[in-house]
Amino acid sequence: MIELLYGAGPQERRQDPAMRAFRADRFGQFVHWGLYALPAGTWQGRTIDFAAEFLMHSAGVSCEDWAALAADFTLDGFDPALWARTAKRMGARYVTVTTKHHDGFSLWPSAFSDFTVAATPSGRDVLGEIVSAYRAEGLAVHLYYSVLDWHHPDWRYALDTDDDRTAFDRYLAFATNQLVELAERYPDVRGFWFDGTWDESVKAHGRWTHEIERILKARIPGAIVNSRLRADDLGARHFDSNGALMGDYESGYERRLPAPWDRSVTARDWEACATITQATWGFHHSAWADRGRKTPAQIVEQLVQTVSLGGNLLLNFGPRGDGSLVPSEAELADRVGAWMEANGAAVHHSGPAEGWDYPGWGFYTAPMDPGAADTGSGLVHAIVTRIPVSGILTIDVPPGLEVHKIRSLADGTSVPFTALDARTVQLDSPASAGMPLVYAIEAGPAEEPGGLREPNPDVALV
Ligand code: FHN
Repeated sequence: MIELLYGAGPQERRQDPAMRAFRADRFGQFVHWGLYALPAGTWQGRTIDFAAEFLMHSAGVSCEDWAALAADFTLDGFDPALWARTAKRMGARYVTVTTKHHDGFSLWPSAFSDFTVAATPSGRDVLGEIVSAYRAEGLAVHLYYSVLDWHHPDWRYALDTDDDRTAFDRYLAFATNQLVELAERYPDVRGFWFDGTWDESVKAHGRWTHEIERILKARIPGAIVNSRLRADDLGARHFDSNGALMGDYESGYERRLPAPWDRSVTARDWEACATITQATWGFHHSAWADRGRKTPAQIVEQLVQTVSLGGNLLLNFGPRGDGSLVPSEAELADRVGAWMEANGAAVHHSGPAEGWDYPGWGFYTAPMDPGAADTGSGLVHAIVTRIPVSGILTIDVPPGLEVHKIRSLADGTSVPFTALDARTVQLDSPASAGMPLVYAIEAGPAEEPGGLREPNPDVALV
């Protein structure tokens, strides 16, 4: 055990109302919006097939030229109430919005920077309008903040000289001021989502990462902070040098998920973030970005895989430079929302189904508070994302349980099934592909306990 001053705090999961709500929400909307949405991947006629929010860096644009984009940030299509309604219709219960990305542009009129919305034609507090709009729809708000900053003269990637160290101390004082300012201006936000923390300069300042988490939680009691902020005394990130999680939940899964059978992740809170596009978070206008846009069924599959493993999914939207939503993203939100309308009970307030092994044809989730009046005990949701070519769904029932009833979650119709033996149930799988189908399985204690079962060699259990 290594002695650490800035390592992880208490290792029990937080059970306070804010954290319980975050955990139960399961589905959030990520929004990447800033000046980068204006050039949308193209600089002076050259389109760069890389994340749009990196264009300043990837096209080698000077701070001065990039800052000139502020004059075009006119908000002509910006309707935060529509963003919020779209997110809510999709079934998202919270939003995480970029307040400052790597280019250093602040979406609120920060007193500590000249490079903010105050320097745009309207001068409006864009972030304030977004926070109010989502809160009005009942969604919780988390604020994304990039510590990495290409605009600020005191930002350093590494600390090679005394001058670097002095400059970076000034930078951290600036970031602290901005973060305290955010907490004071928008006190009803639920959390902070840190990014841009992977460089040597930040890793050498585990103490600052520890302090800023404490400062924000003192300003907003119950604030939820992701693990990506944190480094310990030795520069270990997310998990301290003793292997303990720092921050309130793990935020390392980006555009990837744990393997469906990897139950080890259920031991902690975690959130994965995902793009609808192949690989850009900010709006990118090119065919490159459109190629591989995920379908509603793919998004739902990612969502239920996440929930089945006890995580949250943060699905990114990249509004256009004028603030309007990308039509295909709005349409996707509606289609996912239509599925959630009928099947959201398998997502919200749900988590891993204890004892129900990964079935291969989809995922199991279970209500998070079994025994609660609205859930009924022994209820498990089976979400079918991959229809077996045999047309047969085999359900391996955990020892000591038996299936009493199976119904379609969407319309309540009863689904016939055959009990092959004490612990195996089969039914006809849905005939066609499309959006995942959800069965509500009502199970209870078996009258006659099943016999021993051979392990299934096709399912790798971690
Ligand atoms: O570089 C950023 C990227 O632009 C985006 O903000 C993602 C979201 O998780 N985070 C960084 C890469 O890890």
